[in-house]
Amino acid sequence: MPRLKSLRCFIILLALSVAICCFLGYILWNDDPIAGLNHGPRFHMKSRYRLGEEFDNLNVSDHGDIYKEEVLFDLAQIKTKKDQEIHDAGYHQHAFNVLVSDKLSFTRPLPDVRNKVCKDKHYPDHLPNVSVVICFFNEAFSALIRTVHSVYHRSPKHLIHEVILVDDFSDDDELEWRLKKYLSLNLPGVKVIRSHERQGLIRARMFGAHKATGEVLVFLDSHCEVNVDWLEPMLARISENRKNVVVPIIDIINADTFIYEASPLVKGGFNWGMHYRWDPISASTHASTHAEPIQSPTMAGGLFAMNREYFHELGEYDPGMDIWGGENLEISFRIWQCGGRLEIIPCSRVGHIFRKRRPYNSPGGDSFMKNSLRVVHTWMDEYKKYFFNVRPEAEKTTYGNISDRLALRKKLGCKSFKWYLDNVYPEQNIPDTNGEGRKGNMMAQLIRKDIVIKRKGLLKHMGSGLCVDSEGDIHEKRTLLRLAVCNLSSGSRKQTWYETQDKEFRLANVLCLDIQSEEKHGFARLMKCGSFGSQEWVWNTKDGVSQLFNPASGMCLTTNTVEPGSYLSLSVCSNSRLLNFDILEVP
Ligand code: UD2
Ligand code: MN
Repeated sequence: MPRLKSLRCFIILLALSVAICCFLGYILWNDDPIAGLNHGPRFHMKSRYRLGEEFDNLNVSDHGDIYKEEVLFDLAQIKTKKDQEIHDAGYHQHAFNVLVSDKLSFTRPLPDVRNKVCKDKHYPDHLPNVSVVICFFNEAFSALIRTVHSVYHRSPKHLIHEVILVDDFSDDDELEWRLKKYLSLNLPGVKVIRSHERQGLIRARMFGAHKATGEVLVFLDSHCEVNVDWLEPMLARISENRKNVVVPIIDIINADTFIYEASPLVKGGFNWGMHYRWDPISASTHASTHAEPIQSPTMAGGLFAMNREYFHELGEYDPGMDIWGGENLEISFRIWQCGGRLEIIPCSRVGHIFRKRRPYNSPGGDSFMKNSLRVVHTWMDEYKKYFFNVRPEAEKTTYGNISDRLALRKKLGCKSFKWYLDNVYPEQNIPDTNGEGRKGNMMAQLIRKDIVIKRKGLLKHMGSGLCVDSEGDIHEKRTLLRLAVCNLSSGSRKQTWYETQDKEFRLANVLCLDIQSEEKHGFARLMKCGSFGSQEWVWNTKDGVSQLFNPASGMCLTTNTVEPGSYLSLSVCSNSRLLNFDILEVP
């Protein structure tokens, strides 16, 4: 009997020690990723693979190298039915290439696009700490997590007081549980708060700011990647004066390929339709080092840092604004008119996925119009007439009660809009007719002002020996493209393609080869150049044959038959001869 008892004791002890060993092993293995991420080792594979099946589709190994363009194009390629589903659902729900996003490391290296002066700069040791507030509504899991990792990965640990994710009542249940599970295992320090109903990004940010306790608030969109030393230069400027509100340069993460591209140094402006626009920096400022803060009349809105108490003193945001839009001009005017300064910090760089459309609904109607009306009536005095000239329908639109905001303006003793225009934005044009003045500039347009032609020639379809030709006039938008007998002799404009540095094919250097992938099984047409995704063609050359790959759709250019008159479309890239093209160069 006593022997049996001691055997039982032994078994219990054995089981206990096994359990303790397992537990210790788990703790040691699961080393705190936050600590590890700050300038330390990269977030490593084993803790990710431990996550189980649901994360298997994430290729989370960090190559240690910047993803080359070829690699990104390969990731964009649709190879299976599942790829196609992820691709299509991703564009539908998020308006960017989730197929690529899901395959990239959460801590992928980025090109350090700062200039030399910035790279050599040193910042004070003592800087204020920050609460990073990231609001999201139905964001793609991988893009959101990459945003958070990049913050931990590229910020000095002691400066990150907290990261607050504000879930603006997303209705994507899968996102919610994946996020919960991932954060609890990998980034347990991140705080997630959820609004009780959809607030829109403006009230969601206020909600986040109210929970924050760091010295400085940093707002980011939920699809960003911060770059090397992004934080220190902004904080250094705020510590010089708490009323400095600072913005990084917003670099471009290509929504189709995830290529990280440096943005030019530009300032924030606006047009009289209350659209934000990028303005060139005057030659005199430009001649300086490109490393000093540059005063900016407005901010784009998504990415900025501001002393937390000053954010509250200055009236946070207008809580009467809904879903999206206008808050960036409102806070910009308020900062300047009420005694602050708004600056771009060229040494701070943050990448942002710029999308062609907003992929979510706006309950309650056109929030941009309503919000803009609140801005013009609160801040623009007699200059609001220019807005109504441009948007006459605004006269009939209701915008709620703004008496609290007018009271705030009075309480803070803010200056007039005329003062703002004279002193902060003298280059703004004041229309004397009903004209809108200069149109808004898309960031992309500023970048792509030079068209560099790489090659000129006929685009030959190798499977048929025919050439790509326009069915109708080369100046006519939406003209279909089709195969025709190659016209080598006369240098026909209908067959002469100009291949540009930006990977477009321009027929006769006028319109671009374009396939709208939303139109299922759509045909190739001529469209106005500058649409990016649907006009980007990358040569895929293997075993002596070359194909034209379109990263946005993940597919290759093809033709249905080898007969003259056959239209061109997209198909999954394969070894089929129907997909082989080449350029026959002509002088
Ligand atoms: C730009 C700003 C954006 C905001 C907007 C004007 C940049 C890079 N982005 O538009 O931050 O200032 O102009 O309002 O400057 N979101 C919510 N709830 C919603 C809708 C959106 O939380 O109801 C989130 C969304 O997930 C994202 C952020 O708000 O993280 C900004 O939305 P966006 O990315 O659609 O705006 P964007 O970049 O077109
Ligand atoms: Mn955004």
